[in-house]
Amino acid sequence: LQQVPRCIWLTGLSGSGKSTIANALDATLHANGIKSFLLDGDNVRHGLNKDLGMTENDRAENIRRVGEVAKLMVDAGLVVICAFISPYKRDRQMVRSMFKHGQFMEAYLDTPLAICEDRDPKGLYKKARAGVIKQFTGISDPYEKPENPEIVIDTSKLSVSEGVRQVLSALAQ
Ligand code: GGZ
Repeated sequence: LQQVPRCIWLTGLSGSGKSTIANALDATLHANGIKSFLLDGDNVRHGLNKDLGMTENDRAENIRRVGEVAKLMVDAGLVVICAFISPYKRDRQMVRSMFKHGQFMEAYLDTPLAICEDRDPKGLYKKARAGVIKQFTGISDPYEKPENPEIVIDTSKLSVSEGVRQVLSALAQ
């Protein structure tokens, strides 16, 4: 493993395993002396993006700002891991276009909706089904699947370490 600055972008439904894979990847990189930084929807939305909601426009602005921050960090030499639902193709394409070729890698967490809903770690799917949370991705809001992601990970079939290994082998190529 080498310190090659780039952005690893994890996209997928809530509960698909983005944060889990992202954290394990971050820890593995750190253990190998690679300087990395993790940006996660759950934490960024409490600070930098706390003014944003879940409308299509706000999600787009969320992704745009994160992309700009990730770009600054990549320019500073870091491996940046971003874990966001990022449900719209247009927004993911926009972030990709901020980076030089090869500096951006999209990892699609392809875990089936039924599994994500079954996991429901925060009870959000339950609330979405009950209509308490509106515009919930996969239930009452769209998720546009990536067409050509560099990496595809189905966390209902792979262990966390296998998922991480898949990202690392893509990084090594
Ligand atoms: C989807 C929602 C929603 C709605 C709150 N739809 O899995 P989580 O809980 O812990 O992380 C999700 C987070 C989504 O933030 P992102 O910044 O990743 O979204 S996006 O890329 O679309 O801008 C989820 C929770 O917030 N959450 N309401 N309506 N997920």
